[in-house]
Amino acid sequence: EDGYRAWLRYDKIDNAEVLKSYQAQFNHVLIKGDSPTLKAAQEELEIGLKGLMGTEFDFTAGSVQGGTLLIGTIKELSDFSELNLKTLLSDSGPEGYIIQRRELDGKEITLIAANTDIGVLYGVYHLLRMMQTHQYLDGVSVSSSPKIENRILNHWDNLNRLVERGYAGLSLWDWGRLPEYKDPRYTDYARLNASMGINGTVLNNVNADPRILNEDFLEKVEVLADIFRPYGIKVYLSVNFQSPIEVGGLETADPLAPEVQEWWNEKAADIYERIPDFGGFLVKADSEGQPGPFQYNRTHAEGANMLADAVAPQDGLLIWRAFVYSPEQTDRFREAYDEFVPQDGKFRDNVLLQVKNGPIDFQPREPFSPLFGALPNTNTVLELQITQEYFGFANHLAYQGPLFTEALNHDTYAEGEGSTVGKIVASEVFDYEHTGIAGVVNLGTDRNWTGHPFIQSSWYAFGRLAWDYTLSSEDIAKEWLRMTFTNNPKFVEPITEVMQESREAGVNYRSPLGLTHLYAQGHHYGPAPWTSDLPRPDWTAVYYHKAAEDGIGFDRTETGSNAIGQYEAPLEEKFSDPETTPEEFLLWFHHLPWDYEMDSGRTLWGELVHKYYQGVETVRWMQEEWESIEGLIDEHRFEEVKALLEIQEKDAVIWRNSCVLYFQTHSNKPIPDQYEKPEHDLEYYKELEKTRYIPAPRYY
Ligand code: BDP
Repeated sequence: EDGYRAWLRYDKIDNAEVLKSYQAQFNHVLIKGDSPTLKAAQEELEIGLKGLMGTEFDFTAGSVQGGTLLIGTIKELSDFSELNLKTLLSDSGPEGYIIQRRELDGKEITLIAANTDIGVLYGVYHLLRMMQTHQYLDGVSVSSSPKIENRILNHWDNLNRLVERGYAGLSLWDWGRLPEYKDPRYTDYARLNASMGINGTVLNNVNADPRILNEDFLEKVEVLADIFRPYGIKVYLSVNFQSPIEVGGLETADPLAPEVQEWWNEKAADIYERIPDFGGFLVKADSEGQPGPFQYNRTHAEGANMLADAVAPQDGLLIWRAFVYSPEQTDRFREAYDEFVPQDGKFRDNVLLQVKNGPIDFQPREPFSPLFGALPNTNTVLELQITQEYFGFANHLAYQGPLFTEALNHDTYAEGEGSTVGKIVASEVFDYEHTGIAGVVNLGTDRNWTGHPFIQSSWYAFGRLAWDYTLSSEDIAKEWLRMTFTNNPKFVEPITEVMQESREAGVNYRSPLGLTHLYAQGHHYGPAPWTSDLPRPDWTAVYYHKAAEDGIGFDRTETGSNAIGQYEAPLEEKFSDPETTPEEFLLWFHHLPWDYEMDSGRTLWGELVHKYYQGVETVRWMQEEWESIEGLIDEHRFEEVKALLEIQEKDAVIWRNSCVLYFQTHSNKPIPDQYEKPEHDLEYYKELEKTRYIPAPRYY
């Protein structure tokens, strides 16, 4: 049990009663139609039903009988007018489906129907998921369709197969062996993603190597697109803004130069010839050294629109990232907003602006980016990070479900109360032409895809929330645990709790109360709150925490950078006063004295210390809970997670001690007696930055 099957494990159902009910409900399958997508659906059912029920299924029946699992599109099932599919599927759209236990012609059947083939495939995965989680199907009536149109994974994979912020082996895309060798893993990748409804994948790093647009590479990309197509997954590419020069041999990449537009038009047409359903381009421009329109004195809108026009004839999308910050700004928090809000309404309809959930950069906790709610006329995509760049790489258990739902549920007040980020992204607040959500993923050649077995759960949570952003992280965790490990409640209950607490633990032992970015520069694994001397101030830790004798925190009120002014009125007011600022965001917005009194009655210093210690305690509790489930799952994964939790506990202690000792040099206050004392002095922890963590190189 090495985790390769992830949540698509179809081991025989060990609950006799549930199994018996399924056996009574269906005994053969009738799939109408034979497109590649329906073939994929049939193959999945063949493996799934055989595995779950332990018997071969008959897929050759020509007619409906009692116990038929009847599957098809509205068109293929048109003979069965009694089903009334036109009405049943009227709200299902191009990707939705229905699942029903019902009568047809006096016979009890199970029906999966959709308007399209891909809807059918999604319905098949839904049924299998219900069976994997032992749900009774009596009287079942499901109707489901995605709330967000483009549900896209972002791979930060380089062409040499090293993955930026990857931690799970090499890139899945074996460029050296493509197009000839079609690794079966590509199909399994597509299955896993389709099972959640992911319908797009950006294959390469946003720090884009221009060579991806060479013919050699496009031929390889084409093969991947062919493999993914039956599973409803479109391929996208990250492109480098200078490609016309680097690949095309032009003298300029000025977006307003006709030859540049012409070059991109031809390049796009060439790609569409190979890949008719190519998704489009993703661009990181004028950010962290990536080229962009600025060097030609053009705006983001001018740069994006030129590329958007190139893909528009084939209905392609142009996804432009809002992750920008210039060295001149006094507060990095403000930047993307200051840059993009004045350009709202200037982008083409097929441009999507991709915004990270928070204003800085995937920190363990951030307030929402004020761009959400401030762009009524620009299709706004939410970018989340699945890979644990700031959460202990593939070593720590840090289920991201709670972070994702927190991000989606933040109320922006853009159009009054209830204008949550999720609703904005799903175009329920403004009227967007296109909607999208993106997850930066760390999948690699590790047998279990993600390194830490539990990072699969964040991939899963992203996929499920991309389909339906209103789901709860707890329900998703339970579902994932049942499918990935066992349905045994003695396992599922405590480990759901572990997962739900794990993110908060990670916040507490790294950066509680709204502290942020205390990482060692470069690799982002270990603590270095003392970092002060780097080429750019906004890469240092002291820039973010501003700890000094008078207190700690970043003043973003009117007396400071006034970033708070970027939020809608009720939030601006709420965040302006430390008394009404939620404690988890306190030091994001305020610089407060060490003896500021907190809700708990402790001083700010006391609370900070308390949170750091609490973070470590939670990890120790997670360890105990994990120990308690020994024997309920396979030994392989039990031992692996156990060992990784040991690493996590050690790291958490190092984080806590480093931060508490360092901040103490500013607060000049003692660590209260009830807490265990750090084993070493601050100098020792400072040294660890250079010895214990092996910095991951940056590849740009
Ligand atoms: C940061 C990463 C960096 C990425 C950048 C981005 O540290 O490796 O290139 O985000 O999103 O989080 O472009």
